[in-house]
Amino acid sequence: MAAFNDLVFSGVQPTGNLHLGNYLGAVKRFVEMQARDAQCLYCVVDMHAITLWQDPAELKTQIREVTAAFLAAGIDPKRSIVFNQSQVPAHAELAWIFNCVARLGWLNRMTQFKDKAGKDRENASIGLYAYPVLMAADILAYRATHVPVGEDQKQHLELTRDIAQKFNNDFSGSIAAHGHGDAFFPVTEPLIGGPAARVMSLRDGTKKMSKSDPSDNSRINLTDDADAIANKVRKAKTDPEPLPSEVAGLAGRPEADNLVGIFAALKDTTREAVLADYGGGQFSAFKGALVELAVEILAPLGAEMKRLVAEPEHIDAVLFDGAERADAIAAPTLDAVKDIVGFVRRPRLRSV
Ligand code: AQP
Repeated sequence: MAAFNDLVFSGVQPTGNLHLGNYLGAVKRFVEMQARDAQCLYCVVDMHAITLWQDPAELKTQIREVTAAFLAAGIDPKRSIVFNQSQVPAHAELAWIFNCVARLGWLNRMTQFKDKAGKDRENASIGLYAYPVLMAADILAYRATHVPVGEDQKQHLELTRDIAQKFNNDFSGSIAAHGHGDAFFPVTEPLIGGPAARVMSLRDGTKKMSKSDPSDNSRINLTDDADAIANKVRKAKTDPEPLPSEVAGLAGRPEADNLVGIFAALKDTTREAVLADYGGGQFSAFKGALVELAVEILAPLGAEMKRLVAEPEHIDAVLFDGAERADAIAAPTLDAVKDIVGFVRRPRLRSV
């Protein structure tokens, strides 16, 4: 099998209300990956955002806000590549080629499309339907080997793997003839896990914490101040039982499980360790400790985000520099794909 260098890619949509789920399930883990010895690319996926209508002025602000969240959380734009998707044309070009590889039946099974399109499927954009194909292009334009995401993205990553494998099979002769061995694309490894792979709504432990939930009390926004965080945690839905002493006791108690998982993720520990400290106690004491921990971590992050957002020129310069570096990886990959597929193209400036 072909060998691929370790490369990490992930993205966040600039669709407003960046929340604790986005932070614990994704951004915090991006920072952890950066500490390892692999190139990391972190993308503000603005082309994904417009699969649902976005106000143009707000979109610009939200692109800068997600970038600010990356930087405030500890992503170093010199070490990692931070950019917005629409500045690198390879994403859209590769997505078209992958549209011709992916099968309709595969996309028809995507649950996120069903959730987001709702009952009025006929009126959903083609972009919303093809979203997972663009996501495969985002990842494979860099031949990324590892993708840290929340659990909700698992199905999309399986589709990325299917597209990579089908492309490698469909074009195996041409891939070998062009000197790329037996596989051009890696079969990407999803990195999903930890106590906060799926952070749930504070109002309903069976629903994902989400940007688009109409209740602001359902989520902790990364820009919430200490008072707002305290209010939301205190109002978070719980059940009448005390916290269990063992993880098995969280089964069938989605709200308790969620709060314990959030605490564990914020503290970089496990549910077991949290219950060793708080098991048997009432929610009120546990919520007090959770407020303290959440404020300690999120208040400085939110303040730094606000400071950075107030300097849009700096953010734009980071994104532009990141886009140039991302393009330097993606453009030659796309050239190689065009050769493999059989297109006649302009001479290659750089090679993979
Ligand atoms: N609740 C969550 N728990 C853990 N991880 C989550 N992620 C999202 N929600 C949770 C992860 O955050 C990353 C960026 O997500 P996104 O912005 O690309 O889109 P999303 O998943 O559509 O976010 P929302 O909040 O759920 O938005 P809406 O309401 O529009 O659907 C991804 O890695 C995702 O897994």
